[in-house]
Amino acid sequence: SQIEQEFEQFEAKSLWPQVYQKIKYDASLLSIQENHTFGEARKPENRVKNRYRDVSPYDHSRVVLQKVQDGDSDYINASIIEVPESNRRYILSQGPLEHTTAQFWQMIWEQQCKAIIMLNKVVENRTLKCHQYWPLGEEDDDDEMTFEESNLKVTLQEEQEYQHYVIRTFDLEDLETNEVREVYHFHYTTWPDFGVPSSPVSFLLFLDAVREKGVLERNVGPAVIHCSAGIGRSGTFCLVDSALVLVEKNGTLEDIDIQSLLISMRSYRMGLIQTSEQLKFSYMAIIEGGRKLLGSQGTQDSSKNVNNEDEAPPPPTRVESLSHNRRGKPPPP
Ligand code: PTR
Ligand code: PTR
Ligand code: PTR
Repeated sequence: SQIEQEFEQFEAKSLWPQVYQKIKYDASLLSIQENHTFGEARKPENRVKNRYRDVSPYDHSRVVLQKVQDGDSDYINASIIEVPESNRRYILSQGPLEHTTAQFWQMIWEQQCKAIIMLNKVVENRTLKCHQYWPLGEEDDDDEMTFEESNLKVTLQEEQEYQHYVIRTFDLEDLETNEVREVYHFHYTTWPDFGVPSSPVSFLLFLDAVREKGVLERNVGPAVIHCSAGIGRSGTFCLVDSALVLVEKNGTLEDIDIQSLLISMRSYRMGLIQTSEQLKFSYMAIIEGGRKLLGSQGTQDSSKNVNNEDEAPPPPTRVESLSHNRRGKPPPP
C-alpha cells in the first residue's frame, strides 16, 4: 500500500526529519492562510492559565467554558479537533495546572465527556508536568476531591493496573443537582515527552482498551486527551486513532494520506506531533494496527514486521491486570 511504501522509502533514505519539517511548513502556511489567531490565550488574565507560553489554543477551535465565575474568564487551554474524514471529535488539552484544575473538571462536565486519556506522568525528568488533578485513593480518606469553584466532586471508584497503563473509574458529581456521571481515566504511563511508546503493540493495546468502552464514539461527548502541553503525544494518539478508523472504513491501507490528515488536524491545534520520531511511530502504529484490522490477507507482505518485534501476539491484557475494586474486597489470590 501507499503508506507501507512511504514508510519503507522514508526509512531507507532517512527522510523522516525532512518529511516532518515539510508537514510543519505546510501546516503553518495553512494556518496563515486561514488566519488563525490565539488572542484569547495571550490576554493578560488568561496567560497565567497556560502551562507553556508557546502552546496556545487557536481562538476558532478553543473550548469555551459555559459557566463563568465573577471576575474570571471563559478561557481554558484546550481545543476541539474535528476530523470529518473519520467522524471523530476530540478535545486536546494541556495537563491541568493547580489553579486550572477546577475548570478542567468543569469542561469535562459541560462537554459531557466520558473519558480522559492521559499520556504523561505527573512527574517526568524530575519536573512537574501536570497537576495531580484526580484523587489517588492511596489512603482511606483521599479517594475524593471537591472543587468549590465549579461545584463538582470527583470520587475514585475503581482502578485497574496493566503493564503500560492504568484504567480508573471516577464518579463526577454536580453538587448543585447531585447528578452523578461516570468518567473513565485511561492513563498511559510509559510514554516519555518528546519520545515514543516502547512499541506499537503496547500502544495499540491501550487504544483498543479505550475504544472498547465506546468513549471515542459520536453518541457521547468528545474524550479529553492530554499530556503535558497537549500537542506531542496527544497529537500522535489522535492521528493514529483517526487513521485506523479510516483503514477500517475503507477496508484497506490504500488511500490513507497521513500527511494531509495531520496537516488538517493541525489547523485545530498547533504543534500536533512534536518530533519526526513521533511521526515515524504513527506510521508504524497505523501499519501494524491496519494489518491486524484487515487480517493477514489485507497485505501481501504482512510477514514483514515494521517494528522489528516478536511476531508472537501480545498476551491478553486481562492477564496483566492487577485489578482491584476500591470499594470491594481485595482480589482473590
Ligand atoms: N515553562 C513555561 C514556558 O516557558 O513555556 C513556563 C511559562 C508559562 C512561562 C507561561 C511564562 C508564561 O507566561 P507568559 O505567557 O506570560 O509568558
Ligand atoms: N515549551 C515547551 C517545551 O518545548 O518544553 C512546550 C512543550 C512541552 C511542548 C511538552 C510539547 C511537549 O510535549 P507533550 O505535548 O507531549 O506533552
Ligand atoms: N516546545 C515547542 C517548541 O518550541 O518546539 C513548542 C511549540 C509548539 C513549537 C508548537 C512550535 C509549535 O508549532 P509547530 O510544531 O507547528 O512548529
